[in-house]
Amino acid sequence: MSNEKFKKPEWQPQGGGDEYAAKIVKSAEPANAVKFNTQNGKSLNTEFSPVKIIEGVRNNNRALLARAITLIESNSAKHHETAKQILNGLLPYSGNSLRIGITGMPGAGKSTLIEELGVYLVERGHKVAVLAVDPSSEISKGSILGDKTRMEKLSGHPNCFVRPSPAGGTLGGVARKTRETITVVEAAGYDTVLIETVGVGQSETEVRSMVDFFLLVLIPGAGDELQGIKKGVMELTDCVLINKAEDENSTKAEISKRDYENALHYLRPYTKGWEPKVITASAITGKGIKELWDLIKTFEEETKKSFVFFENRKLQTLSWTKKIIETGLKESFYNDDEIKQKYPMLKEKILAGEITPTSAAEDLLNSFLNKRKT
Ligand SMILES: Nc1nc2c(ncn2[C@@H]2O[C@H](COP(=O)(O)OP(=O)(O)OP(=O)(O)O)[C@@H](O)[C@H]2O)c(=O)[nH]1
Ligand SMILES: [Mg+2]
Repeated sequence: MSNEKFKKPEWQPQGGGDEYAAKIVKSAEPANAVKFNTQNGKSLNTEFSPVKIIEGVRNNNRALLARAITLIESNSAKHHETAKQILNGLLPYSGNSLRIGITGMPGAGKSTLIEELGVYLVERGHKVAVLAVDPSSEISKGSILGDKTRMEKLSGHPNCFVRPSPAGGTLGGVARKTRETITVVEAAGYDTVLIETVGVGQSETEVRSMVDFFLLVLIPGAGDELQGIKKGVMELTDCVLINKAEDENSTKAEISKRDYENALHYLRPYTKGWEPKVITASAITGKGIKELWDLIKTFEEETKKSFVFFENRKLQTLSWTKKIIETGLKESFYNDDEIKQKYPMLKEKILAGEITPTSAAEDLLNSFLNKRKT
């Protein structure tokens, strides 16, 4: 029996023995209690059960909202179960937002545009959450919502919640965390979720699969290659916005607009029944912001009327589930002790031409699957 666990109360005399029955018993920690640290590293010594966090998020308690997201973003296995419980508890309250993805080459003005649109919306009573998917943020220390653009006008507003990209891990991991964060901010009552992503790697495809409306931000004049636009990104978009369309750029922007309208005309629309639109705007002057929002609202209205909006969400949920299953299967296969032992040996045999890839793969899969039958 440790002294830590069973302590005598202060009022007992020095040297008092077992004749004093009273002992203080340290309370047991509630299951899944999570302790959070303050920024200066001192423990707050405050315990938050998943129920408390769920309640806090539902009441839009910003500190608990941030904590819920921190748990979701945590790579530590001990936070995984708590995060799962929080997400399950919040799920019934999620889904009621318009999810908007924004992509485009670095420097096109995505963050500036998000800030302008965000301010426009909060001033009209909306609650706006700004998230980001930037798998490179670990290396670049956050090009999105990082040092360059702090969204000062927006982030201070009580009806706005800005969260930088989760750092670390694979694109799949970063995207999963952002998807789950959407659930949390929706349950907290945010009706518009803006997600910025860089137009590199596969990140725009990941973001496309978690949003209702996808916006591509370009600048006037430059061709596709110059803008770093990969083939295929145009096919994902619901709207192309030619930004920086002010002063001497205005004419160039109008020409670009026509070019992109022509190009889009030949592509199959990503969202069934919605022909992608092209607009010109200037995030620094605010030009085109109202037009952009009106367009997004028209998109929402039309796609809800045709049920495409709801069908897309269902498809997204199912393909997300499938992805989690596939990732989980792959991970458990490659982390299996027997596979870890056998695979390197078989690799050598394959390379030496002693065994075919098919036989080796079958051998490994059989060892993995047979174990699960017993
Ligand atoms: N002239 C002009 N400059 C703009 C406009 N919008 C943004 N900028 C400027 O372009 C630069 C890049 O803007 P950001 O909003 O950080 O661009 P971004 O696309 O978010 O960049 P990354 O996050 O690095 O990919 C900044 O210096 C902005 O002030 C605009 O409409 N007109
Ligand atoms: Mg940015």
